Amino acid sequence: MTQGEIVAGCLAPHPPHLVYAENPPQNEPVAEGGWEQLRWGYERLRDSLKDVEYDAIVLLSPHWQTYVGTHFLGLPNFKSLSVDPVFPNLFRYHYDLNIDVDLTSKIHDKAAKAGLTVKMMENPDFRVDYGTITTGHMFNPAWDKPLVVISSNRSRDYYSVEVMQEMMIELGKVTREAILESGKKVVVIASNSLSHRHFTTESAIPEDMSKEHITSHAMHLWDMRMINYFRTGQAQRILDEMPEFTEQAIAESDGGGLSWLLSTLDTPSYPATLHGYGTIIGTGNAIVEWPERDHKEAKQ
Ligand code: 2X7
Ligand code: FE2
Repeated sequence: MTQGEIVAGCLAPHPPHLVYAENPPQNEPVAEGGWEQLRWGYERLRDSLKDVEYDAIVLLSPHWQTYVGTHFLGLPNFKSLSVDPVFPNLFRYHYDLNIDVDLTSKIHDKAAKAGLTVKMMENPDFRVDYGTITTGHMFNPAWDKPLVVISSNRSRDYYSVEVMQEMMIELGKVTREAILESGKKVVVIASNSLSHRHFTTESAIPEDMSKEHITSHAMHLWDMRMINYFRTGQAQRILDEMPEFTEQAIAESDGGGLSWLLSTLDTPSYPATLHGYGTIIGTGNAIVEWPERDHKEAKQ
């Protein structure tokens, strides 16, 4: 069997505002646009991958929160209505998504062998979280590729960022090994914002862009620091500074997605492409691609 490949790694955040502003038929609320900088960033990301062949998307969402180990969506299809608990006025999305159960099982089994606590989610009535749906939609609105969906083990809440990161680096390694052994071509995605301090009130018109800005200068500085590391190939520094970043910027990296992503890419030292940056209700969001397909010789 030919060796599998990670064709790209992406940071692809999931504020439901992005889907709301796009007005797809699956979402009930209707918007007058908004958050264009980020939506254009997603356009650039989709464009960058439009001629790249791949079989599946492997995605870790911080809004599927599991406290005993890491869980995986484990049935071929999930179909229901996903409602954002904080923004039900913006996000009521009718989803119908397909899972690559074969690749999921391979990652699950390898993680179990490595000593991680794991579980396949096989309840057909399980409601998929809005982080998975929003990133899934913005990355691939046609929903024509199967997904592997990985939960966010909240080890940071029980222990510390350091413990969380150690576990996510291990999960990233086994994810990479399982993909290479599977013979499949895959895109890996961490679905999280950077700085994550929200405004506590919503403006009368949620898409009124005159009200949108970062919550504080300190949050801006942290976001720019991380973006600089992304664009200059300094993944190891991101991992080294993860505890300070996660705590001081209240960053959504607390869910482990960013640490896991960098580990699946073997801690890349090549520059990533920043496709877009913008704020949503005060949080910082970057759309970033590591074009792993252009660097595979160095990795084997
Ligand atoms: O989940 C989110 C988020 N991460 C950032 C901003 C707004 C809403 O939802
Ligand atoms: Fe979020």
